[in-house]
Amino acid sequence: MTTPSPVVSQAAELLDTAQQAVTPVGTATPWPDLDLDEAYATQAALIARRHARGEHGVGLKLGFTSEAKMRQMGVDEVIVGQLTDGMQAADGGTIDMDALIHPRVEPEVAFLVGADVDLADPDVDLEAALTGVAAGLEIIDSRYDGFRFDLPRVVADNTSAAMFVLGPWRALDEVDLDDVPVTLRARDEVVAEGTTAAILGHPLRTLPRLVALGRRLGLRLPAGSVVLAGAATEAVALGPGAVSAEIPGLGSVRAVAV
Ligand code: OOG
Repeated sequence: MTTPSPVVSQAAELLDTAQQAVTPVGTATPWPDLDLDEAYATQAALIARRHARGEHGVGLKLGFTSEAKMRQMGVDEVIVGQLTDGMQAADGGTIDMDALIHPRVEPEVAFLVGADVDLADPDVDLEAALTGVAAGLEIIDSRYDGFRFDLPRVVADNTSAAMFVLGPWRALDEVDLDDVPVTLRARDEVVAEGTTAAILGHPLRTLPRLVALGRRLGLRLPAGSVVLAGAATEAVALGPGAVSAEIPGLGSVRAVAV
């Protein structure tokens, strides 16, 4: 790995500190024109800092794979972020609101990668490597004031990744993911509704996008990795209490924000 440039190291440090101190970075960040390559380098440096603190990579997440999300955030390009074990909460477990700035929750489809995959390999067949699928919840928490960012800034901030929760894995070939309703509930009220078709028409259509991004960035997915395919609905502010996502035929997943 090459040494990050000063602007990249500085951006990574600022965003990492914002997350740890639960204090957002103001809108006037000290890097006015970070380009997308520098933004992904910042994300890598940010993740390297988390790994240095003992966290381990457990997979990748996609962002802006649905119209609803692109419209909500004014961004129109699929992006990738990185997941660590420190971000995962158990199904039915708790989400600590005190560790989050202004969390939002999204219902997701998650894939389990059953074999080592090098996304930079020109012959890669990511779909063939998938063994499982589950309903997921992603908690996003922009480290920017007011959730305001442009594409490079959200990429640098590891695509707002904060926490995620996975429901039970199902065999991929046993589940129909074609236009299945997705329901997000908070404190037993429906707060968002969508369909798996909102995710680029079908959640599996995210895979070529992930491969293209992974090739460009030299990313790998070791066996056992998780891929979050992106939100099927707009993100909803997370408040204290139970939150769950349900996808009939696939399953459900639940957590309690405290
Ligand atoms: C960026 C994260 C977007 C998704 O599923 O589209 C995302 C954000 O909205 O802050 O995770």
